[in-house]
Amino acid sequence: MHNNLTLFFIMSRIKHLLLPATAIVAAGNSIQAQAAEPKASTPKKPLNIVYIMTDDHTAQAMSCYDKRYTVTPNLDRIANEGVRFTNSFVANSLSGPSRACMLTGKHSHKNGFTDNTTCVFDSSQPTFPRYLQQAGYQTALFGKWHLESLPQGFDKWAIVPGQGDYYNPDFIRMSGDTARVHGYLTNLITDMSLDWLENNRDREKPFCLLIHHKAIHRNWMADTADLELFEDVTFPIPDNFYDDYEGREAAGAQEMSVIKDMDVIYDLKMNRPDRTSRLKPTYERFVGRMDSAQRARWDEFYEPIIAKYYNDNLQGKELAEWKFQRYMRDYLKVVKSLDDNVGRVMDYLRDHDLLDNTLVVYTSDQGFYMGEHGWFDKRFMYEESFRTPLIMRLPEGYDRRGDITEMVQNIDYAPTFLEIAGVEKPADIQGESLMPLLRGEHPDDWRQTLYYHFYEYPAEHMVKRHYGVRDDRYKLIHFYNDIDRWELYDLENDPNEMNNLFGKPGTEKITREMMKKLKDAQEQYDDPIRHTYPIK
Ligand code: SGN
Ligand code: CA
Repeated sequence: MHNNLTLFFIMSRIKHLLLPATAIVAAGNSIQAQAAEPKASTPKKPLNIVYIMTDDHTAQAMSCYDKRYTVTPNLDRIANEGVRFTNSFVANSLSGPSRACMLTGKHSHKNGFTDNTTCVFDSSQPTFPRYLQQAGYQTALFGKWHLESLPQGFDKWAIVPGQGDYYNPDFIRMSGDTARVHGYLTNLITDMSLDWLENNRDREKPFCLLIHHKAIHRNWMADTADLELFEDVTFPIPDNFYDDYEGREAAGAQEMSVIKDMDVIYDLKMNRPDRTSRLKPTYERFVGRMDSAQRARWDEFYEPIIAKYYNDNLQGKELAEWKFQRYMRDYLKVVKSLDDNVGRVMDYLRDHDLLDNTLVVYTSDQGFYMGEHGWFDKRFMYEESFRTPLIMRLPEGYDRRGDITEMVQNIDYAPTFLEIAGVEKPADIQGESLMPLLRGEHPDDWRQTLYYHFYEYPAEHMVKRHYGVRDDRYKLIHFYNDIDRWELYDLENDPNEMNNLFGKPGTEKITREMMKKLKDAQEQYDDPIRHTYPIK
């Protein structure tokens, strides 16, 4: 075992800090009380954690955040029986990096996993599942891992290789064997999770279950049961769908545009023998995994749409908006299956009397563009992808409801779960426990600034490297590497980040202040990549 970790466990105490306030008092009094009154009430059992993380699920596609596009009754149920974080963010808007931040409670430069393409996660480093396991929790993980190495710190796991497949996916088991499992991935990950809860766990121990979906990742292949949904719906096009990126050079250089970069065969499923595209072979590999019944259902649904598409031969704005509508429909069908499967988990917890003693967390590895700025994908520090949904269903004794507005980040999850398990936060964890917020407190010293750093460039979608800071009103971003550009946004007056104020007359004072916040954040988090601050 890691040396520091051993030392840490020798020194740490199991405190069960998360017990409701009354229970903490009871436990605190118990030494005195025991002498006088031997039958003092026993402390409550430590809380279980069910952590559900989806991939690329953005708040615009959850009705507890945004009612424009779809309804997600089961996700809304989590929020209604608990809290909704309205200012929840990631540290690096990409799958592997987000997962590494979440597991370690540290920014990318500290956990070593800065990008999906060049990194392998050192799974022997301390992570919250490992800490929880050492504190007596039973830990399990099912679904997408995406960190190249194999998971450590789990009593049980089964993961999909890389991004995983929607249909009849392969799973890597703890034995090291890889085997294909028949079915639709979101259903299968849920089946495995429920099976573990029902049949494999030690009921004497608290548990921490991580359910990591591939849904709603590209290329948004719906379950055959949901194919017909949304076909007669026309979704409103975002105001900045036709963004010209003026004053934002990095935004203009990306390759994630619905209009120019979406692959009509791979992304939008318009496959025909006489047509080709860059990603057609990948698409054919995906649908090639289906069995004959799945494939027949798939083709039966898509054939008339394909025929109409090639027949209509849309151009220009009509084609652009047709692409947007197909994208929205596919994405939201995948959301529907996800919401149903979250409902299955919630029903299981309710039917087995686990809800009172379990914290249920629902989040995504990052947000996503639903046509804002004309985009799909993520990566940018702009709001839609910097943000990530975060809702929690709270156990008995936690009466906090409604919105939590403090700025939180995915590096906060690990310290939160450590506090639940009564494990003292190690000094090198950079996030903050969210437990005070769940208890209804508003700590005066809560963070006022968020730090962000994105590294994966040059790479798919060509989003340039950048870092930046955001406070409750302004955002300062520096794009670097093969570019040296600064951007400054006033989120109050320009929530869609269309107007880069950097260098504009009248912004000197706020630029200086944000530059100072950036410098402080880079020092606080000890980021080795810093550049000269042009304005001191
Ligand atoms: C794949 C996708 C990209 C996506 C990355 C990262 N291309 O490479 O569109 O940005 O994953 O996504 S695909 O052709 O394979 O669909 S992440 O969420 O896993 O980081
Ligand atoms: Ca993702």
